[in-house]
Amino acid sequence: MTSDSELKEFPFVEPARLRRAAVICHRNADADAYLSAFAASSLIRSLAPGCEVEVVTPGGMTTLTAKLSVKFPHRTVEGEVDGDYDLYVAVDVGDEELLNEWKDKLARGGGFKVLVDHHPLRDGGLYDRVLVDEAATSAAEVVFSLFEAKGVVPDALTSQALLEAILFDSSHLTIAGGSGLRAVVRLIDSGADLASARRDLRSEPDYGEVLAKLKGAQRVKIYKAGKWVVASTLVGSFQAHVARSLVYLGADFAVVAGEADGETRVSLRSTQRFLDSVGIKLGTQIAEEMARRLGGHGGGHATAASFTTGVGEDETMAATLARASEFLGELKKVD
Ligand SMILES: [Mn+2]
Repeated sequence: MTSDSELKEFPFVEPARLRRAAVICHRNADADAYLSAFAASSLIRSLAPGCEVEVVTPGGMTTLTAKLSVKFPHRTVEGEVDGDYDLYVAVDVGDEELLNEWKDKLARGGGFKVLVDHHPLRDGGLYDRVLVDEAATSAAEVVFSLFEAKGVVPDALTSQALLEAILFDSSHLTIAGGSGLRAVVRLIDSGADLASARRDLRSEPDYGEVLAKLKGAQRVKIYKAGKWVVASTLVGSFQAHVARSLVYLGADFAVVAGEADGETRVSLRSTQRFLDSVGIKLGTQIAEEMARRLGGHGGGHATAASFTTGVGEDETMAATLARASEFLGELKKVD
């Protein structure tokens, strides 16, 4: 966890010298990334009123985020833009590859570079300062702790944005910790509304997602390893949603792979019970390791992670299940 005195130094550049700042989300920005960026922009502008801030959403945003961006509007850029910034703040990014072309822009940029995140930090070499709290369930909690350290009370709309980001990333507080819950109470005090947050986060079912989940379930392969139930399936899209659904259906550990755009994408999910008992951290011990072995990128949290590979889905799946059996012992197929 980043210390309070470090948080107090934000934005690390003399506010009077801040003319232009970019707050950058991970590609296909989800609600936590975009709303954290929205709130970080508000904080930067209240500390440096002369500063123009752009929110960067490399490769766009999810359908839900696009809906939320109507209620929480901000000027956004998707691709690369000309010129340098005095300050770059990357939020919720995890793997720096998820910055798309903005990874190079940051590397070349002359401004001060900060990472605000809750994903485990792997390589902070791109940044001048890293503000990471792995215990936080959302990047929004880390952004909120910046408000607190700076003694800035977020306005009602910004409070609402932070609340919705926290709810989104904590499965509606199911997995929130103390810092998340404390933040929620303070955000309600500064004008956020819980009922409208829940309403805003409800989304219309997406037909493609529903189809992927049902097809994924139809093609599922079930394995038993000791008392653990492992489920695997192949689908061409929505791998993360399908993996989460298999865990909802009762699997302790789910592996979902599919080929798209010349790579194989894999999502991993496990239950907290599985993590506590077996101790496999999916992000560092499986996703990163498989990406290294099979030529891709990967990472994530202990119970939710993803990676890509340069080999086909069947080979990727076989290798991933073999990796799991290094921890679990033999996976016995259940017919
Ligand atoms: Mn997040």
